[in-house]
Amino acid sequence: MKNKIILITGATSGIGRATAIRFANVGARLILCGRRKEKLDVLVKDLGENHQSLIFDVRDKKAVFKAIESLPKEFKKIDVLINNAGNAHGMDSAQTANLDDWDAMIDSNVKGLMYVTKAVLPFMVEKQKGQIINLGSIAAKEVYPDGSVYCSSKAAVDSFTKGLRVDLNPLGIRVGAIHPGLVETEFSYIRFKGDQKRSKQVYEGMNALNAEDIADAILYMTQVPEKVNIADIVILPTSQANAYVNNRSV
Ligand code: 8X3
Repeated sequence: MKNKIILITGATSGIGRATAIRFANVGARLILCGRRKEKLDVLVKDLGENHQSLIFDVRDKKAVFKAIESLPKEFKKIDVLINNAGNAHGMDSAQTANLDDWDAMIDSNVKGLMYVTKAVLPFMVEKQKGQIINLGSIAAKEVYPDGSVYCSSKAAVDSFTKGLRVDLNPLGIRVGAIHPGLVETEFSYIRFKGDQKRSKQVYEGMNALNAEDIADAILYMTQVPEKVNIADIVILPTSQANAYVNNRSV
């Protein structure tokens, strides 16, 4: 990974941040993307001088393309794109859910991920090399109650990943996705709009995964020989059998 260029969206917290730290530790040069300048500045400072930061919201199409175009030439040779930005907003039945929450999930998890991919692709196509890793979810594979749109958004990520792999196959660009189950980050805190009690309940008694567990798996996906493409990983805590069967006595 020494001197490889890795672009990570949603790098300011959770899985994105943990992944950034893992890659920095193995000598990669990072392009850390996020919305929160202060948090990004602190991270870039902590990780050393070899890195770039880009402040944009993946939902803002123009901002995505402008930010990526603004990269210095040597940083445009992106080796690995990690499409991590995205979130859940609300957890409700379709008949009671808030439409703004639906927009937020589709705009970031689906459209935002596609914008970033489209902005980075020309650089990979030019050198006929590269790797794209998309953050899906167990929600891409199984639909659970009150999660229709979040699950739809992640199912779209799953399909987009497969489509990209087909399209990019002649170019030798690797494409894969990682689908985590319960990972204890600020994910549920955001989903439940700051409701500490509700978000804590999600992980209670679960010994859930943490962001570093996912970062380790992402790093692994990039460290296998180039002839190997880890196309799909579903990663769950041992206490979780699927999207809705949990053993909370761990
Ligand atoms: C996050 C995991 O189980 O809440 O994508 O869908 S879950």
